[in-house]
Amino acid sequence: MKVKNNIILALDLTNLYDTLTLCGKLKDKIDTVKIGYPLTLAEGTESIMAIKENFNFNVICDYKVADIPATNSKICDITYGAGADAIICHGFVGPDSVEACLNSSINHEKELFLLTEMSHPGALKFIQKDAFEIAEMGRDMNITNFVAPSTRLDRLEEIRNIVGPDANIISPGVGTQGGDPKETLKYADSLIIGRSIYEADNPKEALDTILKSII
Ligand code: OMP
Repeated sequence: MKVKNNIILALDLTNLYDTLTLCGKLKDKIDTVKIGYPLTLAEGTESIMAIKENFNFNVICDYKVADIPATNSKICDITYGAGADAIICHGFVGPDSVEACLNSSINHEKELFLLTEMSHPGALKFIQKDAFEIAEMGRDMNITNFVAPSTRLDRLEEIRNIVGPDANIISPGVGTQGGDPKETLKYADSLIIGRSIYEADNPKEALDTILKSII
């Protein structure tokens, strides 16, 4: 997936009208958004096509899919069927569960992102211990899209080393969670950014400031 300006806007809003209004303000500078439970639990999976039909954006569905294979298949089939261009799944559930997501993505000719380590402080407690092995598993399964944290650049760098230079890494955690946009792009292909843009008084200016900082 090619991402305009290397910015993926995380639309964790709970109202479709506000979401579409924000997309309209930023549509010249971005072409890829990530939505998840907040928007689709509030407004339904129709939100995916509403964004695509109005703006022709790539829509990544961040459902952090993490169930047994049979259930993962159903979640992914429904989500791709609703128009998603990509889904994010968890890796800690193991290769069979991830393979179910991967097979669904292949059947629908869409993309799958594997989440390795998470960006928040609580990730240190459990998932960090297995993050490099999750990345290795994804690489060995020929997965080419990964999510890895901008809040721990040493870990992001190691995940880049594991998945290789050709893999596509998208990285959350810049801005509100403390990560630095420019430093993160030394190892990641794109930044996932939510609150520092959508909670700003002027989201367009906030995006422009970030864009200037990564030139
Ligand atoms: P902000 O912190 O508001 O910029 O949003 C970050 C976005 O990335 C949110 O949608 C999170 O759900 C998501 N995210 C993380 O923050 N950390 C992770 O480790 C993984 C994700 C994700 O999978 O997108």
